[in-house]
Amino acid sequence: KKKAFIFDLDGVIVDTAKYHFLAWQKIAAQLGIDFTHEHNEQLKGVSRIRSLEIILAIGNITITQEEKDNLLLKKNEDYLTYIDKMDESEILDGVMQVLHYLKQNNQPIALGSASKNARPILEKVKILSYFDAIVDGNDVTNAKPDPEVFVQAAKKLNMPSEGAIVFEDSVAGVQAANAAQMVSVGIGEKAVLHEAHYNFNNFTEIDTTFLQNLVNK
Ligand code: B16
Ligand code: MG
Repeated sequence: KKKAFIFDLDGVIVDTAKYHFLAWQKIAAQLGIDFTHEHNEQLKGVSRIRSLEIILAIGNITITQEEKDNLLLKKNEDYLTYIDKMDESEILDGVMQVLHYLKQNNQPIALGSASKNARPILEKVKILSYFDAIVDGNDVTNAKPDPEVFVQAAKKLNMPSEGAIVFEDSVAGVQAANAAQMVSVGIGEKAVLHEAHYNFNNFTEIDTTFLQNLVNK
């Protein structure tokens, strides 16, 4: 039996949230906004443009479209300097074991990320070859919690949406998976991700019995 296994990227495979934070903080400082770690939580799973809009709302600031475009460009250029230094040591604990197990058992694997930088990141941490399909911020028109990114991922794998398994660290991502009739596995704080069908703090808590049961369901 086969099931589509779909992974979010930021916060699930690697902790790039810390780099997004550093890059956004510079933009915010430039706008005179004090951007905190708590604020950064609101940006998880959210698209780049939406992230900027949230920051502008925090500072109660209005700017022109041209200024927005400049800031988005600047933010990404800075973010890319952090990405450039990444290597396989940044893969979060337990992720490789799960990817290995799924590969060994011929389960279809996809990435479903809001990031437009997903491919270079997977290349940097040297796991691009594990993925049979990649759907990222360049492919979708509707951001999470819209199910589009995960529905497209299942389609690319030639698998049904129903019963597909999604690993997510954001509330919007869990909601997107649920809306697609998929099985949502929350990675992170249960209190935050309580809408998920299953909850784990990280991948080291996920064992092969759990994965096999999902396949057989
Ligand atoms: P980029 P995910 C998301 O990735 C991040 O969680 C979110 O914080 C970020 O704004 C978004 O990607 C866009 O990223 O600027 O690289 O296109 O969690 O969906 O893998
Ligand atoms: Mg994420």
